[in-house]
Parts: sequence; C-alpha cells; structure tokens
Amino acid sequence: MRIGIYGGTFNPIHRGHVTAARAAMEQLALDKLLLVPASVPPHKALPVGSASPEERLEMTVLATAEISRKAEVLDIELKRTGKSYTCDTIRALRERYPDDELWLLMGSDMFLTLHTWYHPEVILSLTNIGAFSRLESDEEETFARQKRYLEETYGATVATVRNDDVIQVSSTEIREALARGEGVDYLPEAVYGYILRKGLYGTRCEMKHLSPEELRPIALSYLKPKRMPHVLGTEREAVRLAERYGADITDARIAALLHDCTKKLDLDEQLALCEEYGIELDELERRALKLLHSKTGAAIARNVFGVKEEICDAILWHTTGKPNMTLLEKIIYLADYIEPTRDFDGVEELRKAVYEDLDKGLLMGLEETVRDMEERGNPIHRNTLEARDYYMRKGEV
Ligand code: DGI
Ligand code: FE
Ligand code: FE
Repeated sequence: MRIGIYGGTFNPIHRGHVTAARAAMEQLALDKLLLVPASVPPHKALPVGSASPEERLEMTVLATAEISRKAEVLDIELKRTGKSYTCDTIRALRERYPDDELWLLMGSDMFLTLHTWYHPEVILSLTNIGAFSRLESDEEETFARQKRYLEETYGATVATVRNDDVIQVSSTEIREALARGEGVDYLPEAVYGYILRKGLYGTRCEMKHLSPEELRPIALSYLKPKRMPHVLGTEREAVRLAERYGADITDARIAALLHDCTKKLDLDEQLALCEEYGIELDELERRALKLLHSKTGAAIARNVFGVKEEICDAILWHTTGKPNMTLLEKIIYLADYIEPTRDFDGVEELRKAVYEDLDKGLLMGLEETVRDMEERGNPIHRNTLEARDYYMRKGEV
C-alpha cells in the first residue's frame, strides 16, 4: 500500500489543506491518507482563542468529507505528552505499517528546511517525501537543489506534488476572517459549521431559528463524514416530495437536515441525552441504539435549534413511523428511505410508488422494514407494526 502522511496544526484545517491532500492522493496514487493533527509544535505556541486539541481533531475528521473516503485521522501526536517530533511520528507509523510505502507530505517551506529538523536521517530512512510545489519559477531551482541534496546526503526519495489549485491562505488569515464574520469560502462546509456551533475563533452564531442555508453546515458538523451524502440526499428528496405533495419546503429541509443529527452517538451518549431532555423510553428502546437517535434528534432540534413542533415530530417518527402520520412526517420517513444514495433491492419500485401515491409508498416502506427486521432477527418496535397495520387497513378501504 502507498500511504500518505499529512501532518499539521490544522487550526483550523481549511480548503488549502484539502486541495493539497487531494493533489497528493491523485499524483502519488495513494491508497490511504493519514491526517495527523499536531500537538503544539516544539517551536511555536498556539495563539490565544485557538481550538483545543480535541476540537482540531474533530475538525480534521469533518474535513475528510471533502478529501477522500480513503483519508483517516490519527491522534497519535495529540496523545503524546511533551515535545512532539516528526521523527517519532514516522517511527511509530513505520512500526504500524512495516511493509507499506510511506510518503510524508509537506509544504515547500518545510521541505526547504527539512535538513534542519530533529534527526532528518531517521525521517528520510523511514519514509519518502512528497513536497508540494507552487508554480513560481524561482522556486523550481531551489526545490531541485534541495531534492538533490537530500537524495545525495540521506539517500532520500523525493517526489514533487504539483498543487495547481493552490488556495493561498493561511490558518491565521482564516481565523482573522472568522472573527470578522467572514471566511466561509475557505473552509469545508462541516468544519465551518463546527466552528460556528462551538463559537471558535471569535465567531458568534445564534443557533435558534436558522434558515436551511444557515443550518446546513451546522447540521453536517454533527455527522460522520460517510453519513453526510445521505443527509444531503434526504434534504433534496424531501424538497422534491414537498413540491410533489404540497408541503412546506423550508420545514421539509430543516427536518431532513437534522433528522440524523445524533446518529453517531453511542448507547451511553444517547441515554445521557434522554436523561437530560426527559425522554421516556420503553424496554426495547433502552437497548436498541438505532431506535434512540430519532428521539434524541428531535430533542436537539427543539432545544438547541428552537425548531417548531411539527418539524420535531417528523424527526421523532422518522425511524419507525406511526399510525396517522402528518404529511411532513410521511415525507421525512420516505425521503430518508428513498433518497438518491440508497441502493437496496427494490428501491426503484419504492421510489415509483412514493411519487404515485404517498400512502401506498409508506405502506411499502413499512412492510420492507418489517421484512428486513425479521430477516435480521431484530425485535420490531410496536410503532412500526402499528403503523404498518394502520396503513394496510387504510389501503383496503
Ligand atoms: O438513520 P438511518 O439509517 O438513515 O435510517 P433510519 O432512521 O430509518 O434507521 C434505520 C435503522 O433503524 C435500521 O438499521 C433498522 C432500524 N429500525 C427501524 N425500525 C425498527 C428498527 N430497529 C428495530 N429493532 N425495530 C424497528 O421497528
Ligand atoms: Fe435515522
Ligand atoms: Fe437517515
């Protein structure tokens, strides 16, 4: 495997890092990219108002959504106490990946001073170097000289990564822009949302009563990167269904954006939220993790985002359904089921049914869930069964 290693303070990670990482993945044909947020580098303390290590880690994870599915985030430097040196990180990664080809990625400033780092001979004996080059021609000469020097002195392997889409902006400039209420274009959407949600870098954002456009980055920041396309797909599908059946499009968008906002939490975290918001649970819900996120999601929508009850209810019922659902509840239940990234057997048939007759589609969805749960041997929730029976009877009339 060819593995790229991309370290940085990532305070915050921004689209300059994203384009560089993508260029490296493509040009070095990397099978995996490891993003390594650094602990405070030995030579500089972080400025006041910076994100905490945990927040930088979280933002880096969110940024992988715009880099690649093959990108992973490692906390090895953040976990280390005391001074953190690149040679220690590379040693650790070499141990973890003894037989793989490692490529340490770095910007041109770093590359040009590499021989002055702590133990360059260790670094260069354990990993290849991928150096990002800008287009300026005066740099080319200096670059080539440093490459020759490292190859001759340390037997290094150096490749140049052309970064033509280079976004010339520093994290410092972005932090300053954020404090002025700007900077959105420089950041991956979910990273921007995370910064607003946590009030980092002097940002201030009222969380209540946001428009769908304002809410979108913040909603994405609650998700694992792999779930983001699903939530955006659910938003688009909900808009189409709202148009088809005459529901409020803004409400549909907001419900869709928030419907899975607590999905990544584990059972303990879900139960803690239920406690916090006074959510009562039945015996099955207390142990079926997947049934909890719709309840806690509705509570977050209400308490954090000040969303109106109709929307909270659509989130509340999106996993099981129930008898006699409102139009918005049906739309969110079904948008979640048939949005464009879903690809289970029979999804095309279900899509067709949903746009012909909403209740017929709903019944098909409920029956499919019951079948699926039976096949997997999962206990079926009372609400799912009651909903199925209700729409079965309704269809027979
Ligand atoms: O959150 P999503 O994955 O986008 O979709 P969802 O909220 O509809 O959740 C689907 C999951 O919920 C799926 O793994 C099955 C589970 N689920 C749905 N209805 C029931 C259920 N699990 C149990 N045990 N009983 C149900 O009635
Ligand atoms: Fe869900
Ligand atoms: Fe969902």
